[in-house]
Amino acid sequence: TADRTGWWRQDRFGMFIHFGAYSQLEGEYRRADGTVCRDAEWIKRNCQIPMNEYEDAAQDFNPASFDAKAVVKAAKDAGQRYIVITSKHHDGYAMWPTEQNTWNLRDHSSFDQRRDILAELKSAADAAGIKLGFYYSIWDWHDPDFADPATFPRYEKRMYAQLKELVDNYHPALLWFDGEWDADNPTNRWSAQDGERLQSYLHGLDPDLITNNRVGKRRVVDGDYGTPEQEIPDAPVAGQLWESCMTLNGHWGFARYDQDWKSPATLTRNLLDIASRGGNYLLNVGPDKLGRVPQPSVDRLRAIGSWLRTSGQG
Ligand code: JFZ
Repeated sequence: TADRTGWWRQDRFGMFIHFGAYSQLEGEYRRADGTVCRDAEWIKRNCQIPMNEYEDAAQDFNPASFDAKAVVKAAKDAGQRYIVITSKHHDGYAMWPTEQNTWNLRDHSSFDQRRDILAELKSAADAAGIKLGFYYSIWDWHDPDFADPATFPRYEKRMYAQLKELVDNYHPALLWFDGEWDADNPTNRWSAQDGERLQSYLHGLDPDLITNNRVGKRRVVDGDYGTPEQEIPDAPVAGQLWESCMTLNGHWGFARYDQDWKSPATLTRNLLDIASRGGNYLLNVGPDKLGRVPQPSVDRLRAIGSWLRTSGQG
């Protein structure tokens, strides 16, 4: 572990990117009766959008302005040294041309069929000396085999196949798992053993892969690090590496209505606070439906970076 996580422990500061089919809605769902329901990456579920309507919205998704070089530059300007992007969130929508289904950015969108944003991000990141990792949700609202214990093994097989595609085709430096809990099923079918099995499968594909502990049941022995969310732990778990992930406003995915941005001073203080306690900071941006990182996010990332540079630590 020491060797494998060396770069990650040194890098300290990363960019989280929440980008997916939900971005198309930009945080607002207008119902037939004219009322509006608001949420970001959870909008499908929390606004109870029927699957066919959500699929229709995804069909219009055309993030033509996604500019991998600009994203990498924004990260670099902030002093961030690695990027973790949602390859698949809970809505199950794959942001790469997966062979396992057609619920993905290549086959179910209005996006240029020749483009592959994960490949674009990988080459831009490589060129800038930035590491790239993928968030992957085990929980899947779209795959009909997920929710039934009898068919779950079929889902799990496709999940393994998707992860193999990601590792083989994009060579991510890390995988950031999520959705290992199951809100639909109180018996919580993702077990510690499932996590161990997945972890050893992944290390068979790439022994250097780093994973967070949401690959399993968030035990100290699961994955390489813990992931306190939106908080800086007073007493980090003994013997466990950790990374706090946080939003710049109040949402992970793009939400047009959310203009409640954290101040550059708060963000810089968080980074220093986390670093001083030995943790990593994964700070999130949520591109809009065209794929553009919101200007208030870019401004704040630049402010953090300029603080780091003028204090001689960049
Ligand atoms: C999860 C996702 O549901 C959310 O959309 C986002 O991607 C975030 C980074 O991760 O949300 C969580 C995960 C864990 C906790 C709370 C929300 N938790 O441990 O309290």
